[in-house]
Amino acid sequence: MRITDARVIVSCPGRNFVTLKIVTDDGVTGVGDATLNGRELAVAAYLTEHVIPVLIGRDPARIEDTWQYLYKGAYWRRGPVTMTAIAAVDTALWDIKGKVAGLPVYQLLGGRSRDGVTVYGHANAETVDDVLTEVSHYVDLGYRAVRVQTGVPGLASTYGVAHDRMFYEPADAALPTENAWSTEAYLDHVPSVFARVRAEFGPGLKLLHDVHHRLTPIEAARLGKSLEPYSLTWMEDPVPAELQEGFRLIRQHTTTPVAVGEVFSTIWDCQQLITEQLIDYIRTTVVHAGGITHLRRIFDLAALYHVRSGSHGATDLSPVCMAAALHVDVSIPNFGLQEYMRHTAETDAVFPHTYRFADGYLHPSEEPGLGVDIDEEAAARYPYAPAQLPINRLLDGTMHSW
Ligand code: EZ4
Ligand code: CO
Repeated sequence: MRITDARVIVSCPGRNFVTLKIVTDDGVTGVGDATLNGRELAVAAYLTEHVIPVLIGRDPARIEDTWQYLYKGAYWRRGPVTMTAIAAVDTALWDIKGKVAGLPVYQLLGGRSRDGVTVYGHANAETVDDVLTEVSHYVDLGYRAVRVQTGVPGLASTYGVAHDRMFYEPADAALPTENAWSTEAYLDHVPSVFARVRAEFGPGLKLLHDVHHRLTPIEAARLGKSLEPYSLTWMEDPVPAELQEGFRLIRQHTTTPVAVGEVFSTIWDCQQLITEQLIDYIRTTVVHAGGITHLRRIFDLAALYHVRSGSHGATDLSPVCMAAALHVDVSIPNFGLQEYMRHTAETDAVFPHTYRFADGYLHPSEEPGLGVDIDEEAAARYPYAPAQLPINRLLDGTMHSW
């Protein structure tokens, strides 16, 4: 069996997605998500110019060898553009292998370790009163875990507060919009939000919060301590993680669990975080961390150190990524939680899939392969529209992390 063709499909059914479709001489095809939010065309060009030419003629069964070929063969290792491109190829090859075997991919990964994949949704609103309504909406839908974000009094806009609630989409303009940030206002406000949410919903509901790389380690330690009475499942991305040893300081001060990893590309980005047990959940994903092959390597390392998975699953991770993530989630021993933001009807129509939500769980497809495809005719009706993520400034105008 040989790879005879591979196509990069860029489409914007409500937001931009980049998808790789690999075709074989047997007529079997596979799909992989290659979407890197706000940098879509960089990955598309990487695939078209540098990857697809070396795929043609290769044996699609050689997944590990192809991964190593693209990783070591690039010479310029790692980085989000390269690793997203490798992820797309790897995901598509697992899809093909599943179809050839006549098995859903999770069976090739060792079979089920659980009955369903616990997911969390995003409750967000400007005010605490409104966010309570949003949380109850998720509870009514059956969710067992909810991420809670609100506006911060005194700040005109902030991360994670949607205009269109179920379809929160941060990449909102061709040129980056600007948010204002005050760490002092934020740290004063957040504990009062979780006091209200916990009092209203009681101890059973898993609550999460995304700090989105806004704090220093000692500030994150203060936040974690102040949230301890409300038993969060995790505090996400408390600080930018380039400095992995910085997390030691957070650890020394708080028992609020820490989740990190949505922007990581490889195991090397989290090696110290995992082996020093500085985090509780590793949030790397199929699409941004080198595909199913590399993600499993990260999760296997994490399992040795009591770290569980908590993969990123925002709207910019396409249904192809979500389908693949669920096969990993259901099979690994150290699964924690899976983020799940519903896609728009237009997106769902472009990516027909058979994973399904019920009672707070997502269930992977039982079809051979990943159980997801791209409808190329439908995709062609939604041309690429430039959209970038926002930036963030302190009140005095200083650039801050978004
Ligand atoms: O900002 O997916 O946990 N989820 C998040 C997301 C990210 C976007 C970036 O592309 O932080 O909303
Ligand atoms: Co996040």
